[in-house]
Amino acid sequence: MKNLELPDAFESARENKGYGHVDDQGDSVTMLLRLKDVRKTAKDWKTFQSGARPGRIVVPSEVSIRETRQIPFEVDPPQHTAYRALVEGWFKRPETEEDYKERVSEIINELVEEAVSLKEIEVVEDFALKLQSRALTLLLNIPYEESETWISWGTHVFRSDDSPVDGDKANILYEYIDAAIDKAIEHPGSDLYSVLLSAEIEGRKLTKEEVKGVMILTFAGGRDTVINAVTNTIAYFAAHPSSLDRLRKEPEITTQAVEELVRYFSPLTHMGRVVTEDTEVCTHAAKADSRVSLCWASANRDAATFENPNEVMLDRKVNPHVAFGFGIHKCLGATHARLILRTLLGILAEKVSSIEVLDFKENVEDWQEFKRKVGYDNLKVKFNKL
Ligand code: EMZ
Repeated sequence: MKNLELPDAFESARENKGYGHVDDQGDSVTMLLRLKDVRKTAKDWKTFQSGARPGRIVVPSEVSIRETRQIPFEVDPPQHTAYRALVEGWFKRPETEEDYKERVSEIINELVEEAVSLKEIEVVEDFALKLQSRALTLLLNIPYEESETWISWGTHVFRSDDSPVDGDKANILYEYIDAAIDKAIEHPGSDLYSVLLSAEIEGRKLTKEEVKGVMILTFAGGRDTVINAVTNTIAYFAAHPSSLDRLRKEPEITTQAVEELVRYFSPLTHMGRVVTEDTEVCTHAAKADSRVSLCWASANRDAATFENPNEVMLDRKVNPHVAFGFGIHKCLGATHARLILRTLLGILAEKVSSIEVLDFKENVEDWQEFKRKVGYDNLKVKFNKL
């Protein structure tokens, strides 16, 4: 079946100019499209800040629906360094705790076993969303049953079908987190809320608002991104059954394959920064208080760095992709996401012979000049048992 590829929406603009523009709710954003510029700008946090008004670096902007600052994502150094240090170890647990790895394996095994037993399955809601929410219970160290509530929120906590920024939806998340924080204050446990509430920064305890900021990021940041990555993985193997065979024969390339797939998928199209003083990006003037965005999706197809960028080479050797961002703000959840994807690839190779696509609806982001397919709104498939 055709149309299972993820085309590069930025190629000609990237090669001809290096940037593009998008109007975001009346606030213009200059999108940087070349890997070199994206990396340079991500490193220069003094000129291109993350610590602007909460929600403004996100594109589409969330300023109208969010007042809480996401931590450490919307903070600049020096505070960023202290916050990041506080949470870094917790978010590395997927690498260091054997139990964690086993539980991820169990969660994915169960979903794949179920999928192969069915005549058809809708991947976004019935596979990827469940997988994301169930695995999140491990990252938060919270009882598994809680994932039922998170599954009921759907694929995005701030967006709905009708609106890219949905305040009613956002309020469900805020109220949920406020209640969970209060509960953890009354009955401290070994979950992320309790750990944050007892943590100290610069000789003082975190405030409730700061804890909420970390939790909002944990719920929002790794949601649609993980769902897209999982769904796109299924679509990719459906379109390329020989790649599944290859992974079966060469499991040692799994780690490289995950990096290559996330480069190709780029589950998060871009992330913004706010310019602190008049400057230039890619020989283009950028005024103080304007916004730029670092377009990971475009940078990851930059032929100046990636040979045959539109091809998935599962064992690509040199792969300095920026799918998890770059610099001090690089994705905090990347260890968790990588573990999920590695485990998924291993279990698919072990249990699934092929995947047939029955029907799908593409999820195409509309950035005016650029229409970018980021994944699927729905994807009906049949998993064939090995
Ligand atoms: C923010 C963002 C973080 C934002 C890594 O990205 O993800 C988006 O999906 C959220 O809407 O609030 O968390």
